[in-house]
Amino acid sequence: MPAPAVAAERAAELRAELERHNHAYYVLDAPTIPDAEYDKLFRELQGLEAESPELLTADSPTQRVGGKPLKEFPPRRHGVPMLSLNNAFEPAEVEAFDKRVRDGLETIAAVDYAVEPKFDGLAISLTYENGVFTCGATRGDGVTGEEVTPNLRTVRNIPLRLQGEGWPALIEVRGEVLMFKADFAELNARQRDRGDKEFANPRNAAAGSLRQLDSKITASRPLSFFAYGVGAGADALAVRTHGELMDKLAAWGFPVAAERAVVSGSHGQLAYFAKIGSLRPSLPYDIDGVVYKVNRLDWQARLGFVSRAPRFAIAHKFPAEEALTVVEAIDIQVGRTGAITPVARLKPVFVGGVTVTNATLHNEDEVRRKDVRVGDTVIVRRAGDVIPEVVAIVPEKRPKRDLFGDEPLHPPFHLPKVCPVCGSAVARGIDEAIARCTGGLYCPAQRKQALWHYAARRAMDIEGLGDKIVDQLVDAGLVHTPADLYGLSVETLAGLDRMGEKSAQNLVAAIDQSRQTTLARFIFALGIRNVGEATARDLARYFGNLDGIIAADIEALQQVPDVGPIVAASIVAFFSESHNREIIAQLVAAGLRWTEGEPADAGPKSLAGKTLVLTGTLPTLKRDDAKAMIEATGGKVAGSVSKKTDFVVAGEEAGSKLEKALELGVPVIDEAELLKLLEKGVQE
Ligand code: JCF
Repeated sequence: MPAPAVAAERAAELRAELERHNHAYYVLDAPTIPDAEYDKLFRELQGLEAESPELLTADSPTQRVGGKPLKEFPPRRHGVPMLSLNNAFEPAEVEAFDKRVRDGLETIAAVDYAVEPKFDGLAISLTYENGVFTCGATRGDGVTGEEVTPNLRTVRNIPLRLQGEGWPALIEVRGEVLMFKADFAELNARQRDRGDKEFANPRNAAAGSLRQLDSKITASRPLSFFAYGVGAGADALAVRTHGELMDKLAAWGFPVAAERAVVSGSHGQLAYFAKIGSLRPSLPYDIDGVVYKVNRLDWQARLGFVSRAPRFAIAHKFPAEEALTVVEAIDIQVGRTGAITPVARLKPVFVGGVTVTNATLHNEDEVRRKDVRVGDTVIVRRAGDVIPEVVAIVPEKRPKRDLFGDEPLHPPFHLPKVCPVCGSAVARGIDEAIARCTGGLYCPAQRKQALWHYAARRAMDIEGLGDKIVDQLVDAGLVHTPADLYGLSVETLAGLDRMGEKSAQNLVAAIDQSRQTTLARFIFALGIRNVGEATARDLARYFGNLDGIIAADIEALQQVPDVGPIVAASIVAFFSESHNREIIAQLVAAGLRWTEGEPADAGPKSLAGKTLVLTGTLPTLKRDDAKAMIEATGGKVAGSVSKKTDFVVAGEEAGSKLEKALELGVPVIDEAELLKLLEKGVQE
């Protein structure tokens, strides 16, 4: 055993070195030594502490793994109360805040604000005595929280000892504990594999992990911390502004928001809000808005507080992406290719900026896993413009059969064994998540959608044949297959709802006009599973005629660029159905003709072989339209920027893709330049 003094010195050295590496890894994201080296030093310290327990200190990195379970969390009174922030949702409310600030300060000049994303986690307070982390507590009611010190010690990016100098003998550092999106996904995958309950979102996962009486469990959960302020001890700091305070916290080893900034006036605030809003999906953690704080600390003091919230700060919140509502029914939707999708019909709820009444439940496994039932209260999520989703149910709110029993009112949901539309069997292939109606075009639901797809603008382009008309034609038994469309008379059509003589004539003319088409459009119009517009075009170009495609086997089809085994199998399956070949024959008999070879309507191949990336909002073109136009001239639209990208088309509020383009030297163009390229092509 080394002499006690030598051992103590070595232990102190190891503690300092390990925390330095820890900081480099977890705060700076810049590892300084290999993991194996770190483990070696860690084990050396563990060995010293085991031999001489008096060497074990509260700030030893060996204490990050958790300790003995607690019976309860002791209450902890904060040195300085933890405040809450008032909220703003509308720009006008932000402008009113800025005006109140200027009125309070009796200034007409623009005020500087320290701004940062508002973390969607749990507020906590960390107490450091003489630079050592001694106590950590939740916010609680703002005056008294729960002490969760052993749990917070396990959070890898919370410093156990402050770096640098200048810290007061006692300081409370305030911030937010959260879970990164990627860590959350990994944790949930782990929970699922073990058959444990999954968490609804990163915030719930962070809360559940922090409030564990057994800190060893907390240690196994990937929590992170960000600092945003100081409670007790703030007066002793030689800083003039909130920005300087944040710099100081960073210098002491605390993680702080990389996106923090100082802006001027309400214009600066709103521009920052828009910028963070567009960065939001690409940020590694969830946020629910941004925080604006008067930057000058003397001005903060002058403005003071109203009840429990500061007058000098406000949270500008995004519309909530999650809300609670009730499932009124679970319906079954039958897709064009027979896919059976359970859909939750919801009591209307405002979420993500719109009123939501339906949410997809995806498939049978998903419903089973979440155990969604009629009558359940559910968390609904709508982020950006993605389809609304049921995240989880609230089990406590499940309606019971009777007041005192536990029996749920509604049974678990089961997918029907037969199609609710046509009564055909519902089948689910091995390894397939999706169940399908086996009725094919016998099923009115599939038939309606097949017809609707056939008539679509990018397919046969039959104007006036909308879904309401198709529904009536199928329900009345007037149309079974696309070939039947060509036998419809003006009188028959004029007899339908919402159809006058004139629109019936127009529709007959449009149907007639569709007889002359291109091979690419016709293949797309057939609605073969997994064959979209681009694949249809590739097939037309490669084979040049329909007979060649019908005759091709799976190997031959895979010679077509971008056609893989799944697409090839779908094509073979489609044409091997005599029913489908029969319809094609009927269409030809009805006078359908297509130009073969290169699609005649493909336009100039101005962007052939070029890859473009779209980012931000273009002034006039919708994203889908820009994409379609690029693809129609032979270009490709990719989702991310790489060295292989030929152009990045940037609009308003372009985010990280634009930055990446500038970094890689990829040419950046605007909408006007894109339109020129589409017309003239790339001048090489
Ligand atoms: O989430 C944040 N970034 C954040 C939350 C920043 C702050 O300066 C806060 C906060 C919550 C309360 N300040 C207070 C007083």
